[in-house]
Amino acid sequence: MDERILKLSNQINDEVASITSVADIENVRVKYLGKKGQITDLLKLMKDLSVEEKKSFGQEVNDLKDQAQEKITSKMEELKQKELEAELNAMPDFDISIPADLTRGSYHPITLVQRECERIFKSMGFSVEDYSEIVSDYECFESLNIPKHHPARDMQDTYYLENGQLLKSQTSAAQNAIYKKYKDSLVNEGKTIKSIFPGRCFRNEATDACHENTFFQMEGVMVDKNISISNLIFFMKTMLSEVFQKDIKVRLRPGFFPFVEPGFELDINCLICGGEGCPSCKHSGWLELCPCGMIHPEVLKAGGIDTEIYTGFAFGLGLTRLAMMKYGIKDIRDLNSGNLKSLSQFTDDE
Ligand code: FA5
Repeated sequence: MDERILKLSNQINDEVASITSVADIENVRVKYLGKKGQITDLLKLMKDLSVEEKKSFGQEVNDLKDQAQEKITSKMEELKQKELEAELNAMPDFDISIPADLTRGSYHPITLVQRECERIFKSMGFSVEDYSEIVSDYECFESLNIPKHHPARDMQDTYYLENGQLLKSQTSAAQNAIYKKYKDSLVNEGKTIKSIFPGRCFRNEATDACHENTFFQMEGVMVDKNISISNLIFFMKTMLSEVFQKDIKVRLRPGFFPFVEPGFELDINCLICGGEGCPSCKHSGWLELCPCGMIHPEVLKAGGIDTEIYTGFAFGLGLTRLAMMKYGIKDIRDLNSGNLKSLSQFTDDE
């Protein structure tokens, strides 16, 4: 064998034997077998050889090329296998035969009740409005006939922000904006204002089984010519019988809110104790669920509505309490607890 070929063959053998990574073996392949590699360079020597020499030299170079190719390929396979094993060994143990956890998430009970109420009111022609959780003093109080320093503000221990805005303490805070949004279509197109606006409310409450500092209400308003308390009672009754799918005992008693006149408290017979009295209803057998009344003329005026022509009703449904009653949840605090074990047992068909 030609000296130079033998030397190169030994060099390749030594180098391949000492390689420990896939990246390095690729460099070796380029170094010897690439277009400008050392084996290819050997072929350039052929031009100075006789025809006879060319034949045997060419054959030896080709043999070297085949052997080098084979060595490098098998080393490459060996190193890839080693790297894969090292990678697998470094992974935490897991058992690929364990079935995947396919448990589906579920909606929060308040979301379920809210959607149900939205469905019911939409079917009766109400629009569903979204409103901010941070509102101005005007939206939450002044536009609702509750001027600064009015004692009615004491009923809602409100969280004020440093910039004078506040965390909405009642969904009534959206009333003024709704009247302004729809007053033109009321006057020009004769379209009744019929809207509901569910939302989160905040009050600095001492919490108990039926009071939370963060809870949901759903406000509803209807304004047109000749709207009366009969309309109010009809919609309240329809909503409750649809939500509970059974006859529910309710009572309407006078209630004071500066933004309605007359105002009512609509209480529901406690479904946790059947009216016997329990912590969920403060042992009264009744739960305050949905204050309501005929919208005070001052409130309509603030919304740009002519009170000589139009009247309306408003209600403020306690959505969180409705969820308690619908699902038999004894303590309102469970709803904000984040306890998935108890919250995920309620579901709908969606
Ligand atoms: C109001 O918030 C009035 N804005 C409701 C209203 C609207 C009256 C339109 C007239 C016309 P009140 O503070 O009572 O009213 O709250 C209404 C309902 O929200 C209550 O009946 C109750 O169901 C619920 N609620 C009030 N405070 C809490 C609380 N801390 N935790 C849970 N639910 C509450």
